[in-house]
Formats: sequence, structure tokens, C-alpha cells
Amino acid sequence: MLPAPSPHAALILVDVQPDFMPGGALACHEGDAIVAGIDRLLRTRAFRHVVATQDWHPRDHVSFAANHPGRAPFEQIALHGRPQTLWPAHCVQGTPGAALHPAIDWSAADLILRKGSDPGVDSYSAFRENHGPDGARPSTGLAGWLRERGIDEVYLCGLARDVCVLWTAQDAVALGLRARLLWDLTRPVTPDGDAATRATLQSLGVGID
Ligand code: VGL
Ligand code: ZN
Repeated sequence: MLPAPSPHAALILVDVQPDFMPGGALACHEGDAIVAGIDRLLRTRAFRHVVATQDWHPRDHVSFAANHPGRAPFEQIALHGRPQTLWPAHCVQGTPGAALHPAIDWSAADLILRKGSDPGVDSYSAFRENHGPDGARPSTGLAGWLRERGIDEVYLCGLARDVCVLWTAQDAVALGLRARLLWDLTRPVTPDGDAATRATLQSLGVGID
């Protein structure tokens, strides 16, 4: 296991939700393989601060292919002047697939942060929504929550390694936080991208444990 994390470190668990598991609406490759390890890690109470994010979309969300007649999941469109992947409808607010994974004991989580509720903007990172119509990326408030608790380091795990976990790592570094990624407690939507994901993380200075 890891050396004991600093009391000024937070564990961020990204989108560990049934819709990202095999059989779910937007399955990650082997997504269910991380569940037992995350539950074990939380039960150790090794982290003083724990944040869980929850992808949480309205049914009319702009990222859903079904809301773009003639388009199919995993196609790309332009949205607010940038590429947007269209996804199968997933993590619809209040549905079982959007729940925090029921096989994990979440009682150690200090903050449960929902993201993606703006119907017109996607939201991958725990820190900022994707670009909106005005070109800005609205804050989720997480940076302030961490700052006001004196947190300067984040450990990241969850789903998907190549989407929401990666975007969260990039934003963490941009905010001046030290960041580490618990590689085996993440899984990707697209396993072919693992080498590129690793290279991107390394070039950012994100530690890979
Ligand atoms: C995610 C695609 C769409 C993720 C969320 O959690 O990585 N990916 N929404
Ligand atoms: Zn989503």
C-alpha cells in the first residue's frame, strides 16, 4: 500500500456509480474491478479528507446522443465551439445508475459533490464544468472547499480514467495542488488510450501510484 498520506491530503473518488460499471449505461472497461479496492481503502480511514463526486445529469442533457436526432453515442459534435463526445444517456438524476455505488461504504466521505446538472454544459472535472456558451468553465466550488481546509494534495481514483479522472487531474495541477493517481483504482472508457493517458499525467507531474 501507499505510505501514509499527509493530513493535508484529500482522497477524491470520481464517479463511482453503477452506470459506469459493465452492464451500465456508459460502461468503463472492467469498471467493477475498482469497487472492492475503494471500499477497502475507505475502511482504512487513511485519509483525513474524502470527497466523492457524482455525475448527475437531467434527462435533457446536451451530452446525450438521444437528445441529438440522427446522432449516435460516441460520435463527436461541436458544442460551444469545442468538440463534444455524445454519450449514451447515463447518470440521470435520481435513477439507480446514478447512485453512489451500493457495494461501497461511503460513510467516510466528507463531501459528496454532484456535477453535470446544467442541461447545456458537460462536466467532467470535479473542479470545473466543461466550456459553456461564453467560453468559460464554471467552478464547482471544490477548489475553495479544499483551500479552506488547508488541503494541498489530492489522491485521485474512480471513473473514467481517460475522462473525468484525467480532467480532474489536469485541473488539480492547474490549481497548484499536488496530485497523485491511484492507477489500479481507475478504469477507462477506452483502454486503447491508456498509454496516452499515462503520458499526459506524467507530463503534468501527476504521480502515478
Ligand atoms: C464521464 C463521460 C461522461 C466520467 C462522465 O465519469 O468519466 N464520462 N460523463
Ligand atoms: Zn456524464
